[in-house]
Amino acid sequence: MRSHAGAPTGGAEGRGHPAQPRPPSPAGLPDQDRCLVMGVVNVTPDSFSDGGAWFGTDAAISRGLELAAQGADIVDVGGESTRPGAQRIAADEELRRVGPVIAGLAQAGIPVSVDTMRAEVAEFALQAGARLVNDVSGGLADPHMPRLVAAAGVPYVVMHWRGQSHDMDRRAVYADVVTEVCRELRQRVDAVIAEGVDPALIVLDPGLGFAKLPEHNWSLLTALDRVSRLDGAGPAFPVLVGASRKRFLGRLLAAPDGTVRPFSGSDDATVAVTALAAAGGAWCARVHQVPANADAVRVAEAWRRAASPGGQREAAVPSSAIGTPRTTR
Ligand code: PMM
Repeated sequence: MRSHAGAPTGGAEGRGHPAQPRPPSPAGLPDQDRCLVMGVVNVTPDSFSDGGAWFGTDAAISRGLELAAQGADIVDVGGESTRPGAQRIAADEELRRVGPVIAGLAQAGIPVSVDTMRAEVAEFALQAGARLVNDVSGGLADPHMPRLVAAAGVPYVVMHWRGQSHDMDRRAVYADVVTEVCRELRQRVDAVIAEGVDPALIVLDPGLGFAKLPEHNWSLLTALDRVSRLDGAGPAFPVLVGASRKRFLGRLLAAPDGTVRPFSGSDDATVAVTALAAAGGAWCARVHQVPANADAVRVAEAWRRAASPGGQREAAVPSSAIGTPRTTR
């Protein structure tokens, strides 16, 4: 079996291999022999977890540079909050927020993704140097987005999404969340491919917290291999996981009196999810705090190697070898 990008992704089945091989990065993005780390810069006053912290061009660029120095492989820049209940902002305002930050980080040589649902913003961001379009709506919010991405020939994150943030919570109704998310993601993948997007440039995302209750997020996290193959036997897509600082972690860690742990208090739990997701084959973890997550993906890779056939020998490879670029992309 071969991946969309032409690299072998199969062959382990039937040999008692506990983990599926991870698909390589789409062309144009860093490719490592481990799960990647995407550091988040929300240039917003009201984001889900870090709203206001980096709201200003200089602060946002400094934060992006810091995340890259700490080990982020990609820096994700967003100008519109998608926290539950959030109202949309005007495209002009979104452009004003992200444009100079993306330009500044791209000029510094950092692989940048733009977190936007708008084709107009994505186009501007790509001109400013972004290499990846991260569309939490998977092309549903703006019908022009798939064609824009197809024409630009850049990697595209297609996330599972059921509607805008202001009322997404009421859409968190599933009989079988993994089956339904895979089915709905497949519909989006088919739709964007029909608009000309190269399948080799698609990254999937189960959309943790977007029209999902905590139990839905946990089920999806334990089924990343099914998400990667859209519940079929076809080729595997790279999977991006965005669990960082989300409500389901704060609820898991609630105090005995039921008080939900604040966002910043769930960073250690985020690291645990990153390690488990990376061991489960995730291609990339989107996180707000990089250093411990950068360690976690290396731990997970050592774990995967030790669990692979011949892994006892491979695990003896010094840990410094984990994180070596597979190719220059
Ligand atoms: N979550 C948020 C924003 N963008 N992008 C992807 N691909 N996946 C996610 O899970 C995701 C995202 C919301 O989180 P934040 O506002 O705290 O950054």
